[in-house]
Amino acid sequence: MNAQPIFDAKAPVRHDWTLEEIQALFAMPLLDLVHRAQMVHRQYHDQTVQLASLLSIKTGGCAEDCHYCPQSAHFSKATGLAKETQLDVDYVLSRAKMAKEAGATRFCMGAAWRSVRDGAEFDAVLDMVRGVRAMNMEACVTLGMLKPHQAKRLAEAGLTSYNHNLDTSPEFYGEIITTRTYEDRLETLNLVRAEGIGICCGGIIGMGEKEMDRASLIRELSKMNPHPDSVPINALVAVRGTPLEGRPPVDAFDMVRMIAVARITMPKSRVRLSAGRSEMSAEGQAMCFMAGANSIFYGEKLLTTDNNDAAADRDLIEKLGLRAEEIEERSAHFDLDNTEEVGTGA
Ligand code: SAM
Ligand code: DTB
Ligand code: SF4
Repeated sequence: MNAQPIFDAKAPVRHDWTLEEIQALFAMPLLDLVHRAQMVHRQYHDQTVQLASLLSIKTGGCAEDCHYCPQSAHFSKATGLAKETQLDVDYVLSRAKMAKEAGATRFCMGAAWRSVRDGAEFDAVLDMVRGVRAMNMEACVTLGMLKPHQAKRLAEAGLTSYNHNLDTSPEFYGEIITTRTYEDRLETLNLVRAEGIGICCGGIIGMGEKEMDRASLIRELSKMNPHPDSVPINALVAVRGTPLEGRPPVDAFDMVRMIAVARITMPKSRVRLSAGRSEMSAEGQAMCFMAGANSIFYGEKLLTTDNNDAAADRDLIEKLGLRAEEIEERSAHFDLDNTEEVGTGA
């Protein structure tokens, strides 16, 4: 009689998930997995979806060789993507204002840099961050590798979050990127965390990795203490001219599964249904929301590729009885630290 379903107890926030435990989640029947993820989701979140708009502030010509990326200089002959100069601060802030007016609460800016160099371009990025924060939106940037003083300056500018993805498992990583290591990635994330900036960190599926690699990526993310404030789950956008151009499209159910496992293992994080969404049906996206996704990239473009239509996104959110998060609700997300943290993390 007193045997309670295990899901009645609030799912603990753990940093010691083992590979076996995570693989066992991946092996669950899909609907059982989604049910469990939805139970965890409701313990920690309401029915809001965060709309995050993305802008490439410095496009192309990057020195890294990330095999998925159209912005790498290594493949620019084949992709035909030209290197552009950095956008100016006023233009970027006008785009942030438009994004806010369209309902976004987070503005994310990406630069195709291997690492940040001090100087006028970085100073301009700091002005962009200050400007976005002054609009009362969350500001996130992704600029490649950082040095400690640069992380400090970003924190002083009021940066909410730094996006730096692990992309895949440590085991598969070398197949995808050869110009920087997993350790380099973790080092930048540590610097960001040390400055008290939030971390936006996730990965990509559909690059030829095995399910074990997906589980291993989740383990690396869930080891972080605290967990990333947001976890973008991208499906590879197989861009022509990149080494991954021929990869078959990602099955929507694989996205659902990946999102559900991220939700269960990182209960408080925002799990963002990210790149690849424009290839998914409304029903596939709905299932991702059931599995615990509560954020999307919102607006006509990701960085260089097309994203879903904004009006269609608003319609879908309404149809599903979800609600776009509003500015006033934004900070509440960061006050969820009322639960016991279990495990030590790396
Ligand atoms: N240069 C910075 C860096 O790599 O940290 C920032 C920009 S980079 C484009 C940000 C992230 O976008 C990558 O880490 C990767 O996870 C994701 N991404 C890039 N190209 C992608 C693609 N074709 N499909 C899916 N995700 C992609
Ligand atoms: C993330 O994880 N996905 C976004 C954001 N962080 C910067 C980028 C997706 C890029 C998809 C390919 C493109 O548009 O160039
Ligand atoms: Fe693309 Fe970023 Fe890799 Fe450069 S570092 S090639 S911009 S993903």
